[in-house]
Amino acid sequence: MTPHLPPRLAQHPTVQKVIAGRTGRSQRPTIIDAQWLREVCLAAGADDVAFASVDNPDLASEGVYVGEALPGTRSYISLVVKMNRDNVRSPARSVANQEFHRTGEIINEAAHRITRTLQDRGYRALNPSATFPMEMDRFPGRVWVVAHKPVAVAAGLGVMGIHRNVIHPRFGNFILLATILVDAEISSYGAPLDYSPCLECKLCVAACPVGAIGKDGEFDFVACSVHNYREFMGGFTDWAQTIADSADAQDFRSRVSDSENASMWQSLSFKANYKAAYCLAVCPAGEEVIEPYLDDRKAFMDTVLRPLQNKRETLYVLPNSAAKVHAEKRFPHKPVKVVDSGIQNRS
Ligand code: B12
Ligand code: SF4
Repeated sequence: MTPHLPPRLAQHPTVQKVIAGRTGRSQRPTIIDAQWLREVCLAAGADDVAFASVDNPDLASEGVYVGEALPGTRSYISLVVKMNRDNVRSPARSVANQEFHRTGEIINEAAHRITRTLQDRGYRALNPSATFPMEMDRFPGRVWVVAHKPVAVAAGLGVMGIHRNVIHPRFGNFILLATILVDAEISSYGAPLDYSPCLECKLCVAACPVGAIGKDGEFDFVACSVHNYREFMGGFTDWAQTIADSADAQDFRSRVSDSENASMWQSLSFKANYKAAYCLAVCPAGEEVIEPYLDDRKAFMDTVLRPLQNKRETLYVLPNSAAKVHAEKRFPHKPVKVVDSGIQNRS
């Protein structure tokens, strides 16, 4: 049905062409078929996918943010892409970081293709970044547009383990997540799993060099971000502050090592380096992951946990923090460096 249009608009060539051969938006089914959409997502490169409604009460806290990003959002499309496990487990940081960044590109590409398909069918759809970039004008507040973990959990793609990462029942925690927002309902939504794939083995607790993961699941995100995100956001600001506070080049070089400066340069040039992610690396959960752990738990510890625990590397902690106490006590062979969070008004 063509709405009544002012003559100038009605006679415009674009308008006449569109009215003559109406496709796209006017042809779109009101409700997206879940099976069709699943096939589109898998063909675009996702390893698993599930859907959730914006009306899902478990996702109430996301509503205001996704409503700002895409007014009229009705559904979430939750995507999973697998990571190559032994890359994530490697003590060589360049290998693990390459895996995080490459998987981030793959999942963003998949989300971009799916969003294009939806757009071409006449839907409004948006793919927020899977990881970085985020909304740094809100830093140090909530910088992410949508929280992928609760969406994945509500859609039934996995459950958060003790380390607060989502564990997929088959792929384990060796996954990255992304979420697409769309302005239509989907014919079938997922439901949370009826069990947690987490084995409560606590290897993640033993692996984290700054004690960020508590045995009963509490998570010290400041400890994690001060060390793991040493070359992101607040960690970068602290590095810049150190330059500003240094009397001269010699003083600066006495405060920051050559390797730290080169690492910061590398982060600025080739995407920021995570310092750890050891909680993910050691997790044996998931049907595709668990067998070596079941076969020989000691061998699993020797080949996966110990190399990370034994690695000589600087640990970054705040002054007088639980992370400092933990790092000095549990990892005496790892030098501990006290730094500032780089965030003003921490209280
Ligand atoms: C913020 C964030 C972080 C923060 C906080 C982590 C956290 N648990 O919330 C920090 C910097 C510590 C972090 C670290 C890592 N992250 Co991260 N991170 C995110 C981000 C942007 C949002 C997370 C989120 O939903 N938080 C809210 C709720 C759902 O999380 P929560 O665990 O229930 O609650 C905690 C937070 O709210 C935190 N908190 C409370 N107030 C505030 C305020 C601020 C400013 C912050 C930062 C946190 C915070 O404390 C709560 C209690 O633990 C997502 C990307 C996205 N857009 O979703 C990736 C994401 C969760 N991260 C991911 C990964 C892989 C990592 C790292 C392994 C990075 C790495 N490569 O080294 C580590 C793992 C640390 C860990 N054990 O959780 C993946 C997880 C994949 C999976 N299998 O689940 C995600 C989904 C990115 C992706 N696209 O796949 N991350
Ligand atoms: S390492 Fe063990 S305790 Fe930690 S999340 Fe994985 S299965 Fe759960």
